Amino acid sequence: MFKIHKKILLLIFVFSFCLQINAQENLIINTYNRSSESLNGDWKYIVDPYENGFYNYRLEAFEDQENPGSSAFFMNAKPKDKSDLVEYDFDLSDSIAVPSDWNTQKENLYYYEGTVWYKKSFDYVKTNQDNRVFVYFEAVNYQSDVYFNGKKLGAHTGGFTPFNFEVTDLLKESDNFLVVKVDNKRIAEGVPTLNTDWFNYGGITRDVKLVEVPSTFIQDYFIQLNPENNQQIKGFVQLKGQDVSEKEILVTIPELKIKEKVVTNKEGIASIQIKSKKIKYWSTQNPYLYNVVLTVGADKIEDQIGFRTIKTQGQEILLNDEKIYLKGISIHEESPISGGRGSTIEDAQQLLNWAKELGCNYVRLAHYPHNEHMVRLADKMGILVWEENPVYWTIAWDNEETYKNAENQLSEVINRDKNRASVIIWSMANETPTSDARNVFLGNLAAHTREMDPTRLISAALEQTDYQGNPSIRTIHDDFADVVDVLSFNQYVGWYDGLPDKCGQLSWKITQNKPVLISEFGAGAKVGFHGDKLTRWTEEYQEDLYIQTLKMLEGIEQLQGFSPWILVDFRSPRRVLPKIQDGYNRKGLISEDGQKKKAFFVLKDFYDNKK
Ligand code: GCB
Repeated sequence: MFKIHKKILLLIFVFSFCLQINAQENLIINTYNRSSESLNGDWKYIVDPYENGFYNYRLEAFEDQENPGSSAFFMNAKPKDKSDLVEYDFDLSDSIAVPSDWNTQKENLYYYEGTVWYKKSFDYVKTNQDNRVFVYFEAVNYQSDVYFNGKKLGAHTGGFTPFNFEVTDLLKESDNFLVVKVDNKRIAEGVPTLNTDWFNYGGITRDVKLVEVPSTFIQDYFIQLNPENNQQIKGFVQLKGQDVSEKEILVTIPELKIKEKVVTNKEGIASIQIKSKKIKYWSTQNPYLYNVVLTVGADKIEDQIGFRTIKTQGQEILLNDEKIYLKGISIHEESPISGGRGSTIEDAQQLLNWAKELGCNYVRLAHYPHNEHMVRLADKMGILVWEENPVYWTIAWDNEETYKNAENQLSEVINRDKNRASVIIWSMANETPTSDARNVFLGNLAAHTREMDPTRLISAALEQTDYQGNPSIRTIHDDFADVVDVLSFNQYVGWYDGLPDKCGQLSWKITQNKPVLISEFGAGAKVGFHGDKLTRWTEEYQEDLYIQTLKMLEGIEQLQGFSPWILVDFRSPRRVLPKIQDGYNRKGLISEDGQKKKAFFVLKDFYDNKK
């Protein structure tokens, strides 16, 4: 009896503790504002389709051998004398730019999916001998194995989220070498899986940097408005280091005259609860950001944080307790400047400027976490954000590893962006077919998300179906609809489903008492291709589809906004129609070279006049 009792108590303790921590083991957040040394620039690379630098001829991984030997590419070996056999040489190999994808940089790698080894050599002198140094990758697609000075640091799975490894003990003042084995092969059990409607850009696609921190440092924090009390700033700070217990952390927000000391527990976590009556709330009209400063011992970190509440009430979405209509657009992370995977602040600025010009107050960042510039800029520009986990279409729902991978990627983006006021919705998935296994998978993701971040809304882009077998009435029939805070779905009436005039023949019967968002609708058009509105691929067809759809949407009573598909034409190997698609999904309102199509102005007009 006592034993059971003790077990339950222990479980309750562990559970409540987890709720408090909400912190991921190793990710250093806000490297954006930390002093760091960029490792961007030219790296040496070796294309290795047979993974010759990873396995010996018996297909045993070199890294599992006691002495990997010079054949392992991560050893970055050179012949010791003129007779020595070494069959690769990074320094004699070609260079490639980081961050970027290899597909658009190297013509012969356009469709390559497999392993490429990257190597960067550098010198580094710490500013203080006691400091610790981490190598931080903002994203590498898809699988990375990371080695430093010949030793394995670790591995990471998932192409769109950050990770870091400590290098303090291996770091030298000169001649360090960092080697990354990057593998972007699509795999059935992956997240995403084999099949997507976007380009599987490979490479070190976002920034890489060395982050130097004091021996005890602020690894993580969560500082947002208490959703239950808009005069209270709430959260936690997590320290990492040798001695993290009972440390005093100073939290200051100069503009609010806040200077508060909090003390860490044994695990290095201090909780924050600060009252203030004078908070200017972050909103789309006035995206006010406060400078928040955290100081502990030798460590000091600043962040620019907006305070707002976001909730739903019946069928409405409330920002700071006021109803808001989400005038959105979906966006893929492609560079409107250089083509290929986007990663720079200029790419983000151009995409969000276009969204603003369109009259948007909201963007759906599809179908995976975008780079940190996007959400940082959205914070500054007053644009609300939907962030999405790459659980897309036909994921291996029954596979435990697949679930862990999906949960880990989601945790990484929540960790990175949980202090961003612009981010209001975590999307679990896109267009996933309903089944028991899928419901369990998504249900677990949603529960995990709520545990990590109880301040934001949960959604997923679901699909619509006929209402009770009647094809002219549409509804949402999906068990996951009961789990989400905001009911979102994609629909392509007029494109995959009849012609645009079909919009006028349909009605919608949505029975859930929740706010509704249409996460996608759209039609393909080749910029400059004109004809009558019934001719596919013309700008006139796309324009008419927008006109008809906007009319149809008036009939959905719970509708609180939408994010049409999509801002800019984007690359997809599924899109092969010559002269029209040529490898691009053409549903953009803007072509990949920046020309606006007619439908852009239809939507802009709607948004400009919508309250
Ligand atoms: C969808 C998908 C999106 C595709 C789009 C299309 O429903 O969510 O990823 O790109 O349709 O163009 O077919």
